Amino acid sequence: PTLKRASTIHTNQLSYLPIGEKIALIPNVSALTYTLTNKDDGNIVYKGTLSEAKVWQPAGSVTVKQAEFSSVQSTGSYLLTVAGVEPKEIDISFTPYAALHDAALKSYYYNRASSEITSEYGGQWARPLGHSDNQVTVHSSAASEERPAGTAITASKGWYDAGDFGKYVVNSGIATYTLMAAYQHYPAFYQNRELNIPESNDDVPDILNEIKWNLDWLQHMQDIDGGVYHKLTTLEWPGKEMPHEDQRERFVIGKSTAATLNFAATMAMASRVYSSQFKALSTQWLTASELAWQWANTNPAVVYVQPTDVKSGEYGDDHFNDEFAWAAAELYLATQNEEYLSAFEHHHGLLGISSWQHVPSLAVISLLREGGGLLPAALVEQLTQLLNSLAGDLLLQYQNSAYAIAMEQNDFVWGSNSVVLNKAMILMQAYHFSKDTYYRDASIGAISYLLGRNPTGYSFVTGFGSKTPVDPHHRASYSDNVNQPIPGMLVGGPQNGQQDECSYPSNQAALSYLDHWCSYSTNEVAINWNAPLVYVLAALLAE
Ligand code: G3I
Ligand code: 9MR
Repeated sequence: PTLKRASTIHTNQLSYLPIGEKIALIPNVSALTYTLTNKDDGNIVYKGTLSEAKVWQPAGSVTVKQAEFSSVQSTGSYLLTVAGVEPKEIDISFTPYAALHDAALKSYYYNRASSEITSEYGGQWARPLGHSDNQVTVHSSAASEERPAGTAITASKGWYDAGDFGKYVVNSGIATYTLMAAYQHYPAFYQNRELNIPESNDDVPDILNEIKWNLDWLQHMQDIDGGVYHKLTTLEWPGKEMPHEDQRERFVIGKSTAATLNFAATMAMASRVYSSQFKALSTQWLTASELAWQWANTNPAVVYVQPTDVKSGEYGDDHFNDEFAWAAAELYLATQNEEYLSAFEHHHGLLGISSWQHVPSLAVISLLREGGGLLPAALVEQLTQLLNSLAGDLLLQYQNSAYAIAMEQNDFVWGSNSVVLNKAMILMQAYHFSKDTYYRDASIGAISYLLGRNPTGYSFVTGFGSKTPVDPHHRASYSDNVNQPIPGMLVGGPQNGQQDECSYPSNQAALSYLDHWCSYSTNEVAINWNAPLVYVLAALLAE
């Protein structure tokens, strides 16, 4: 039978890193071999045999073959030729990765609340200040004796969560952690990295300047009693409008154990990361963190319940052991108080892939990377085994996948691209400790997947790749009269929940993606999705 002619070879559209694995995917092809030629002179640089055709469950019944040319390490432009398919350009270079990393980090600047984005720093994406948040109303769900419903507090700054203009504590936790971890693990990489933001001329690394914008907001989310508000949003979703056009009243809403523990963990970590540059603030953050910890221990099971008059994101979580373990770990590292170590040992359990809802690996990464000398040897041993066993599972998923990606059917949830990256973040920990390049290859594969080596053929980062999202669910990009969306933003990615009203090209999990404003379930952006992109790129460039 004649196989359907493949329309395209799926490649990393930005460029392959000279180090590590290089694989391209050829769907529906009968050819057995491939050649890589030098684009300039046509000389053959590599000839190989395609892998066996395999299907990958999340992409349905499409069969795909792999062309692997990892041994080609010379920088340059090549052509990949497979009989019966359009040849495809392959680039190999480190160069675009620094720009990609920097744009992924700079996207936080563009998403600052309470700030004008000037053309000096924002170019064509300059915009007026939105949401000063200096008069935020206490919602009845967040009221306390000291701060009754209807009174106002100040909670300026912070980043917009995503395509909406809300500021949510729970996913701010993991987002802020992940960015701080990038700095903490690779300080030299960040020493002279200028993002061209208003603080670029000070002597603080720009990544810390940018993260501080969010921490400055976060500290306001704590009530006098130590408990932390769940979120700061309008009651309804904002319209399709620019930040400054959204004049709706904003509220602090709910108070929850999840938000309070995310706050405790993040502030404890911040107190360490910023201790030399912002000494007084760092002490203040640690005090705030300990107060939050106490509140959470007195109120260990306060689940956020969305009030009936509130429509904004829920970020609901009713399982707190992982948050307790994470906060305890960060507080132990910040204070060296043994009580926190005991609390960690009491709460921590099986390791899993992180998400805003599930954070067990954050504690383990912090303890293993930052706990040198502070931990009992048996605990280090136990945590190392947990990490290795998780990374080993991921490696197997990667090696067994026809699409060379450690992703299985049930990983395709809302924000699937962040699952790809949070897995890569685990793999990079295993690489850090073992220097076993298999783990690094699987992480490089994850980046190639995101940059186009996937069945949709999209590179999922705005502005980076030959076919990238142009219509993300991001209000500031949609409404600004600039054709190109703000660059460096990772969209949520394919998943077949199809929770919006759009019509999708496929119901297969890995194909159900739409580059359209209407697709908030696959084409929105979020601070907790971009953060592991920054981390994994930094790790690949700095390790
Ligand atoms: O917890 C259940 C689990 O028990 C069940 O097995 C599973 C089956 O699908 O679903 C799980 O719930 C999912 C939940 O996330 C927790 O993972 C829901 O299906 C899923 O729809 C939900 O998606 C979240 C989405 O908001 C809708 O609430 C995303 O993770 C979250 O990233 C996203 O966040 C939004 C904010 O609310 C608002 N701002 C934008 C942001 C990004 O889209
Ligand atoms: O814009 C909202 C986005 O940030 C959320 O992730 C999403 C999920 O709840 O909701 C979006 O808002 C939509 C709302 O849910 C339904 N009506 C259309 C809104 C977008 O235009």
